[in-house]
Amino acid sequence: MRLFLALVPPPALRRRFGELADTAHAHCRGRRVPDDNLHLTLAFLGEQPAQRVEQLANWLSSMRIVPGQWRLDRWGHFAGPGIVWIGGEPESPLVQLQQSLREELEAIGIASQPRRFTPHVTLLRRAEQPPGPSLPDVAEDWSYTRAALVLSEPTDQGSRYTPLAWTRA
Ligand code: 3AM
Repeated sequence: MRLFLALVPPPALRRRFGELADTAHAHCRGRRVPDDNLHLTLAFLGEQPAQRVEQLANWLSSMRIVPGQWRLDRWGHFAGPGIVWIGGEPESPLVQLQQSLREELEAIGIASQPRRFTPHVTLLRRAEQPPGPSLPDVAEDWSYTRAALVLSEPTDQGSRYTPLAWTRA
């Protein structure tokens, strides 16, 4: 089973990210991420055997993360896969959060990606254009308290993401 750890935006913020995805799509084209899939990846765990999933769900459900606020204030682009994203300061507390989760995962024998972390919310894949100056400014604040273990499954309409477990509030 293909798994990752993520922050999942609350519904109002998810809708706002969806509006930004629409705006980005009008400028950059490509494949817009559906609202239900908008998230911030903290750690990609890759394929894990089914019997590992319960262990991971228990592990995450017993954990608390340090709550924080993330200011999203910029557009970004990963040129290779044509990803257009929104994000914020590279030196955010999310970097410590990602690092501590990586270390905790290593302690239970799971290597996660990425090693170098650029906190971002992917809005478009395979974009034809990078984000340009005509895009409006981004100014969103995300208060997060919990992380999720998410299952990623391929479907005819693209990936479907299902949260399997959450850290404690
Ligand atoms: O949507 P974002 O960019 O946050 O790109 C994939 C997505 O990230 C990433 O994991 C998230 C959920 O699928 N991903 C997929 N394969 C990956 C890999 N081999 C990967 N990240 C790192 N290494």
